[in-house]
Parts: sequence; C-alpha cells; structure tokens
Amino acid sequence: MPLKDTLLGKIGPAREEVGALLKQHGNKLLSDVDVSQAYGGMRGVKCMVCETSELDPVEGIRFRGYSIPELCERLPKAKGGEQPLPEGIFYLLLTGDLPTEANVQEVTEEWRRRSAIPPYVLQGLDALPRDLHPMTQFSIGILLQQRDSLFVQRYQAGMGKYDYWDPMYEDCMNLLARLPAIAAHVYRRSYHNNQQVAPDPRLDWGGNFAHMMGVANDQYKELMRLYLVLHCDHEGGNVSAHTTHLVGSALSDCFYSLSAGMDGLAGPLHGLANQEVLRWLTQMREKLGGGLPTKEQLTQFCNDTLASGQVIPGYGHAVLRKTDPRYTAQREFCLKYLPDDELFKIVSTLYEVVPPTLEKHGKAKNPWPNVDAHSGVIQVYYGVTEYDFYTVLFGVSRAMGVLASLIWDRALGLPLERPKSLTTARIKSLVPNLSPRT
Ligand code: CMX
Repeated sequence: MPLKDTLLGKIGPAREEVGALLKQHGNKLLSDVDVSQAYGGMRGVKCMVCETSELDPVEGIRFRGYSIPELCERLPKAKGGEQPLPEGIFYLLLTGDLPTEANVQEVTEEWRRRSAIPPYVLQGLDALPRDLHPMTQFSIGILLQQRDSLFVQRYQAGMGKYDYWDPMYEDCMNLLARLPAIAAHVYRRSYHNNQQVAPDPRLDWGGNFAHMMGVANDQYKELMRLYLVLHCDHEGGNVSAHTTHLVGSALSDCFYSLSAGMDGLAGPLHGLANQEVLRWLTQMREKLGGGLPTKEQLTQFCNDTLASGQVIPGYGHAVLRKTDPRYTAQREFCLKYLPDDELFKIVSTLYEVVPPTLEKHGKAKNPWPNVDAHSGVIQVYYGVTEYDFYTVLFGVSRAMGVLASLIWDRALGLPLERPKSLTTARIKSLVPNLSPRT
C-alpha cells in the first residue's frame, strides 16, 4: 500500500485512541513542577507528546520501540551494502511499522520524484556570502521554499482542520526530498568554489547526498546512510524537535517550522557540538604538537578546558546517563573501517580520559560521550574536513524525525502550544504556600 494510504489508515484509529484516553484520563497528573525546574530548562517535566521515539536515560533512544542495534539489523540496506537506509527509518517513524524492501524503495522513488529544487531557492542561496555559516545558509535554503507551501495554499482556500495533515505531508515530503541537494549545494559553494555535483538518479537518498557532496567513495555512502539513520530523532523535548513542534503549533508550515528547528540545532550545546568537537580536537593537536598524545596529556588538556570555564564538547547530556548508543554505533563503524586512524585513536583514548575527569570535576550529571563526540572524526577520515559544515549533516537527518512528528501533530489536531510563565516576584509570593517535593 502506498505510504500516504498507510498513514491515512493509521490516523483514524490514533485520533480515536487519543480521544478516548483524554476523555477517560484527561485529569490525571503526569508531572509536577518545582521551582528549580521552572528556572532549570524544564528538565524532566512530562508535558508534551511525541510518538516517533522515546529516550531512556540509561538505555538510550528507541525509535518506535526499536533500539539502534535492532534497527541496524532489521532495516533494509542498499544493494551490496551493510548499513540501514534512512528511507526505512523515515517510514518507521511516520507509520510505526518496520518497512519492507518495497516500502523503502517507494520512499526512495517518491523522494527522487520530488527532489527538484525551485530555481529561486538556488538563486537565493547563491546571493548569500560564501563565508556565511553553513547552518545559516541551510536554514535560509529551507525557509525560501516557503513560497510554495501547499499547506498555506490549502489553508487560505478554507481547508477544514481534519485535513491539515494532508498538505503537511505533501510539503514535508517535498522538503525532505530536496534537503540533501540543498545541503550539498551549501557545501560545494562554501568550500569547493561553487562547483556543484549533479545528482545521480540511480542512487538512494543518503547515497546520493554523499555523491552530491563530491566524495566519490562507496564507503562514505555507507557511512552517510548510517549517519542519517542515527541522528534522525531524539524524542520531543530536545531543542530542534521542540522548536519545530512549537512553531508548527501556530499552524506555521513545515518550512517555517523546520528552519526554526535548525536554528536551534545550530547552538553549541545542541547539534553544533559536532563542529565544536573537531575544533577542540584540532586545537588540542596544535597545542600538543601532532602524533598520538598520552593519557596524561589528554587529561591535562581536558582539565585546562574545564578550568577556563568551557564545556568539553561531545560529552554530557540533558537526559542520557550512560554512553550514547549513537556514539557506540559510530565507534563500531570506525573499528571496522578505520581502526588505525590516528584521530579515531585519540577519540578512543578520550573515551577513557574524559568521563573520570568530568566526574572529578563534579558538575556534569552525565560524564559519558554523546553522538557528537564521534561523528566528525569519521567525516575527516573521508576528506570532509570543513567542520563548520557538520551540523548541516545532522540537520538533514534530524529533519526526518521532526517532520514525521509535525505531520502527526496536524493529524492528531494538537493545539497551539502556550505554557504559563511566571515572574520571579510571582514565584516569591507563591513559595510560602507551596509544599516541597517529597
Ligand atoms: N563539560 C563541562 N561541563 C559540563 C559538561 C561538559 N561536557 N556537561 C555538563 N557540564 C556542566 C554544565 O555546564 C553544568 O554546569 P553549571 O552548573 O555551571 O551550569 C553542570 O555540568 C550540570 O549540567 P548537567 O545537568 O549535567 O547538563 P545539562 O542538562 O545542563 O546540559 C548539555 C546538557 C548537553 C548541554 C551539557 O552536558 C553540555 O554542555 N555538553 C557539552 C556540549 C555537547 O556535547 N552538546 C551536545 C548534546 C547532544 C546534542 O544535542 O547534540
């Protein structure tokens, strides 16, 4: 059955399920919020819904109930390849079903069919300074496509709210289909004298992205398939997912919503950390003067970073309390394809050095590496050394999760998001009558 029909078949029962849940249990408490949570970035407050994935602090992410090792095994692969195809995880995120080879093939063909980028988008991008940060270019490239939003056209034509999901699906599919070419265009204009590489219509979405970036290496195609699967979603509360959802809740179309989400991903505490890891490693190598540093040298460098008031990029997490399974999956890729690479060896030694150093420092609740600690090293190995670009790679992947969620937001009729804020004066006036958490 075509993807859109499969989705439609799921929407009716999901609406009924949520309706019944709200009717029966709508007044039951999920969470209570203390003063420190109100000031502390709402950590741990259960107050939003995301169907596509769920994060366990110890086990890590599960996409629609499946762990990363399970998906690496069970998602369809490219012909002759070993890594899961991103089209498969998108199918899973959107429908909740593990895709067959045919389902994946359909998404590949659908995205290929929709992949042409309107000329005005490329012209708009080409008008930007080439040294503008790639994430800014990427976000603008997404936003420019807003001109042709079907959601906007149908909304203005008087569409009823039960139909919102339909043009949202169409817009999201068009946007996802074009993202690799937008990202590759930014890469080639920023670092390769605007010499663009034409798409190869025989390739899958991830393989074609690798090809359009100009890396002529089949192993890199495999890496990008894995990379695009691993970064796709991390439940609903992280900055890129939450921002996309929040902006979409005003019935802004997916171009506004994703562009805003990408602006959040571009922060150094979130997706930009992958760039920061490489910057930090480069500074370290410059300071320590090439070759393989010792554990003592690395520990000293980490201590210097902390003493200067900076964070160690790629380590720690707002929710996770163990090594990120996305880190482990990339480490396994390295052990297979680049075990002797010097930078990989440094990253491996850091895995031994940073956690005890952070524990000794005594602040971070989670001293273990996250996804960003590893991704850049592999890019360098395949020649993509321009680390300012790395967050764009993350963004192409993250779009799959947040846009699948956005389609479901409209399918379930989720409302405008509008939490209540308080002033410090108001909180001070309330506290005498509040009971402490027990
Ligand atoms: N290095 C140094 N200090 C760290 C740290 C790290 N890697 N991780 C946390 N801390 C510090 C925090 O800055 C905070 O210090 P203050 O009390 O002085 O403000 C303290 O430890 C407690 O923080 P926490 O509760 O453990 O972590 P948060 O939920 O506040 O923040 C995160 C989570 C990811 C922002 C933080 O661990 C961090 O800054 N890590 C480095 C940046 C990074 O790798 N980000 C990528 C995350 C994954 C992603 O979204 O892509």
